[in-house]
Amino acid sequence: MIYVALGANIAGPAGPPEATIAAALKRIAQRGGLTLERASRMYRTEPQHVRAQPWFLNQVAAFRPVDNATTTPEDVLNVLQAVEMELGRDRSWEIRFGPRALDLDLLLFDQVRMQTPRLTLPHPRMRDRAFVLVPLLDIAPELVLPDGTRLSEALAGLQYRVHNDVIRQ
Ligand code: A4P
Ligand code: MG
Repeated sequence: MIYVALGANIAGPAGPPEATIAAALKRIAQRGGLTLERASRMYRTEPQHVRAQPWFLNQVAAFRPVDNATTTPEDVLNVLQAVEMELGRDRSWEIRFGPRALDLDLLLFDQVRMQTPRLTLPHPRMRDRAFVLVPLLDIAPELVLPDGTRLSEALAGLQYRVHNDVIRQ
C-alpha cells in the first residue's frame, strides 16, 4: 500500500484548500495509475514549525497500484510533484515549512526503506507530526512501520490534542 499525506493552507487555482485537496486525490489516482483505497477525514491542524501562518487542512490517503509490478516509489514521487505543480505550488517564493497551496508527501511505500537525494522512505518527519499520524491511524489502525514500530505506539509518543476534526500540537 502507498500512503500519501496531503496538506494545504492557502488557496490555489483549484480554489480553497478543501477543493485543492479533493482535486489532488483524483489527479494522483489518474496520473499514477493508482486506485484510491481509503481516505481519512480532513483535519484542521495547528501550523507546525512556522507557527505564524494560517491553519492547515490535512488528510492522508491510501493508494494501490493498478499494476503492482511496475510502479516504483520514484514514479509515485514524480506524480506527486507534477500534481503539486498543477495545483499551484510555487516553490519560487515559498519558505520552508511556510504557507502553500498544496504539499504532497510520500509517507510509506509498502515496507520500503530507502534514502536517496530525492526520496527518503519512510518520510523522515512523519513520526513527529500528529497531523500525519492521526489521519493515518484513521485509515490504517493496525499499521506497523518498516522498523517494526506500531503506528499507535508512535502516536502515543507525541504530545497533541484532537477534538472532532481539530488537531493541536
Ligand atoms: N523528498 C524526500 N523524501 C520525500 C518523501 N518521502 N516525500 C524530497 C516527498 N518528498 C520527499 O520537498 C523537498 C524535497 O523533499 C522534494 O524535492 C523531494 O525530492 P518539499 O515538499 O519541497 O519540502 P519538504 O522537505 O517536504 O519540506 P516542506 O514541504 O517545506 O515541509 P513539510 O515537511 O512538508 O512541511 N503544519 C501543519 N499543521 N500541517 C502541514 O501540512 N506542513 C508543513 C510543511 C509545515 N507545517 C505544517 C504542515
Ligand atoms: Mg513536502
